[in-house]
Amino acid sequence: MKFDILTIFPDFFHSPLKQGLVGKAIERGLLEVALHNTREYACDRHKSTDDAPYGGGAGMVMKVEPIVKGIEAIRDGADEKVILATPQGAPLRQETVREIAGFKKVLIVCGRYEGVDERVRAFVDMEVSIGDYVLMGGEIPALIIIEAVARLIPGVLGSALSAEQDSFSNGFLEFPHYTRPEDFRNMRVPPVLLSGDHGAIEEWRRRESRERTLHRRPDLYEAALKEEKKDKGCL
Ligand code: JET
Repeated sequence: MKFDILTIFPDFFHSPLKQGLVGKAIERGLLEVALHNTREYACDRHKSTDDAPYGGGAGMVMKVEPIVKGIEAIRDGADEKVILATPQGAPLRQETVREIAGFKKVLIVCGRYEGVDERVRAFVDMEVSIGDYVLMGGEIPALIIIEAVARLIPGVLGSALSAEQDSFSNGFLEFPHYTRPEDFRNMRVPPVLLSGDHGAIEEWRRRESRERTLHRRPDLYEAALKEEKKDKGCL
């Protein structure tokens, strides 16, 4: 899988893309990330990528020409999807991550300042929000998309099962995890996990997972129950 990133801060990505399993995936050729500087596609002699907003007001707006010229130069035809990270996009959920993981090539456009010129949207396939808060640019959202997608690429995670067993694979939050020591300042590991009874352990994890989701994320709980009923043919 290949990602192209169009950004005015390509250096932003160097360290994060070297770390952990994303770094390993790139080293092993399972994942490719190419960085492109928006400034290289600027038209004027000052290589400007932003300008004052029509209609006035505070802040700057990213110019349409460098971004669209960049998209057209980088994009590999219809084989490559263009994603814009923006608070106005569709909320990024595991389902969206799976959809993106199905694309062969993805170009992520990183905006900055007050945003990109509205006309850029006509050249974008997908607008994605990583949450209801405001950042200063699309670089961190781009890294989040890359990391979430990377772990779904076959061979990136150690065990074939790990990606599937995580939170959201069945729509519920994950059960609690423990490792040694058995007793930390009188906080004990639930005895069932030490029992060796795999049936009882599975049952406990399933109950914890559901209870946790119901209390912390009632929105997810309702959606996951509905999904389950659909799968069982009850809806
Ligand atoms: C964001 C994404 O802040 C977020 O995205 C980054 C960002 C910041 C500033 C401008 C920008 O340009 C995109 C744009 O959209 C119309 O102009 C993007 C918060 N949640 N998800």
